[in-house]
Amino acid sequence: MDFGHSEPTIPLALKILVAGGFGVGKTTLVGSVSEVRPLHTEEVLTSAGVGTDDILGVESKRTTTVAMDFGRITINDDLQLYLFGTPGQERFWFVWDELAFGALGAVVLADTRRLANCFPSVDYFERRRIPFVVGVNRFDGARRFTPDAVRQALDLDANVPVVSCDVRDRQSGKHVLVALVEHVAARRGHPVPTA
Ligand SMILES: Nc1nc2c(ncn2[C@@H]2O[C@H](COP(=O)(O)OP(=O)(O)OP(=O)(O)O)[C@@H](O)[C@H]2O)c(=O)[nH]1
Ligand SMILES: [Mg+2]
Repeated sequence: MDFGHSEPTIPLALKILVAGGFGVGKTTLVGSVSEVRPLHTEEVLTSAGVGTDDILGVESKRTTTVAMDFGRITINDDLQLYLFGTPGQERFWFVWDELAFGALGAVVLADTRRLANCFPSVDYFERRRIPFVVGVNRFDGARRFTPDAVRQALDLDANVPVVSCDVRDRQSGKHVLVALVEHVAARRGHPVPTA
């Protein structure tokens, strides 16, 4: 039967992880790009975390993710991303393997004032051969480094994209995700239209 219009396409949905060290902006990124009300699992940082939680640089931070963030973004008619933000603190890393199951790619957020904090994330995805991009979140007062300087400091493969961003800004966050989709597609040898 012909209704005179083409069938709506069912978009491909990809699972993407948002990782990186404590307080680097993972929850902020998922919240700013998500078109559905994001699910957050925040708990208040209390004095119990003193000596354990490194809040250097994010002193105004009041809460931390204890399980995950969840959000969704439509890249185009053919492609949606389901975003899973990981908890940043080491004591919650046991949920990472659950979250990473079936993930097609990851964004590792980095703060140039505390670059070493994203080493465990980089290591995690390299070991599991999950493609990732590094998003350098521009914090006020942080020194600016070129993507190549960050790539060198993190000892990344030459083909890993390093993208500067401000995760509070939707377009900027989306730009990082598009870079990831293009990177995943290039690794698999077939282009995914991201326009
Ligand atoms: N100046 C500035 N502040 C930011 C930026 N991104 C996030 N913040 C702030 O930095 C803090 C970190 O935010 P979160 O998004 O909770 O970080 P997270 O990575 O989810 O933290 P955990 O889940 O605890 O590991 C919050 O206080 C944000 O308001 C940024 O790009 N610039
Ligand atoms: Mg968080």
